[in-house]
Amino acid sequence: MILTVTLNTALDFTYRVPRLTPHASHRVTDVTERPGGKGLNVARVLAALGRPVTVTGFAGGSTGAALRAQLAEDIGVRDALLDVAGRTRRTVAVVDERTGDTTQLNEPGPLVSPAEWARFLTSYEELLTSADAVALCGSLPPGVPVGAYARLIRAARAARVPVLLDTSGEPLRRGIAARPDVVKPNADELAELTGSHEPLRATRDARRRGAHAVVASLGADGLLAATPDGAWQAAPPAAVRGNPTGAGDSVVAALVAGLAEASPWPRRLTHAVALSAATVLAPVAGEFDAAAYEEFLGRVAVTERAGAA
Ligand code: TA6
Repeated sequence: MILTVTLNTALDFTYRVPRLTPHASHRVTDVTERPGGKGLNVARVLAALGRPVTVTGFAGGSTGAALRAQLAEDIGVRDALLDVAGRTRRTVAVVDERTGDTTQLNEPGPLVSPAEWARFLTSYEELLTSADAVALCGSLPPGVPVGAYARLIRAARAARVPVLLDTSGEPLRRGIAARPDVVKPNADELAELTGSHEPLRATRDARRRGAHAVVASLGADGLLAATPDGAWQAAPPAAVRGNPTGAGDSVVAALVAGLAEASPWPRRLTHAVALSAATVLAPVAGEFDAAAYEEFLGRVAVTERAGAA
C-alpha cells in the first residue's frame, strides 16, 4: 500500500461567489465541505485510481470527527489517523466564478504535544513495515518540531521505503537535507528555497541540497524534473480553466505511485500532468475528471532537457 502523511489535516470548505470584491459582502452560490490537507487529497486521488492507500497524521475535535466520517465513505482509503486533543483546522477556498481565481485561507491547526508527537512516530514506523512508498505532505501544525520531515525521511530510508516530500519553508529545507527520493516544490517554494526564480537553475540547486529527484510544478508550464536518470519538461495538453486547488496534490499522487512501481520518469510525468489537469476540471481538491484524465494522457508532451539534471 501507499502511505500518505498529513500532520496538519483540515476540513476544507470551498465557497463559490459570482465575483470576489474586497470590502464587500458576498452571496455564496455553492458550498462544499471535504476532508483535506494535502496528503488526504493525494490519498483520495490514489484510491479513485484503484490503489490501496493508508492515511496517517492527526485529527481531533468536532472538525476531526466530521473529517473522519467523510473519509470513511471514500472506498479504498484506510484511516490510520491518530487522535489529537486540539481541534482539526478548517481551510476556506473562495472561488470567483467569473475569473475562476481562488483565494485560500488556512488556519494554523491544533497544538500537538510532545507525547502526541512521540505516539505518532511509533505508529509511523509500524505503518512503514507494510508501505511500498510514502508521501509526506503539507504544513506542520504547531508543536511538531520543524525538523519533523527530516526525521520521517530518515525513518523511511532506514526501512527502505521510497519517500516523497511536498512541503515548504524551513521544513522543506531541512527535509531535503535528509535525502528524500523526490521533492515536489512549486515555483514559489523553489524560489524561496534556492533564492533563484530561474526554474532550471533552482531545480538543479535543490537536487544538490540532497533530494535524489526534484519535480517542480510550474502551473501552466507543467512540470520540470531533474532526476538521476535525466531531466524532462512535461507540458499540459492546453491551458485548462477551473479550480486549481488540489492540482499539486494530484501531481504528488501520480509521482508517489510511480515511485512505488519504479516506473520510467517520462511515464510518471505524463500521468502527473494529465491527472493534475483533470483535477483542475473537478470542482474540489482530491477529485478529478476521469474521462479528461484518459484523454489528456495521450496529449501530454514530455521533452528531454539536456543539462538540467
Ligand atoms: O493543496 C490544497 C490543500 O491540500 C487544501 O486541501 C488545504 O487543506 C491546503 O492545501 C493545506 O495546505 P497546507 O500547506 O496548509 O498544509
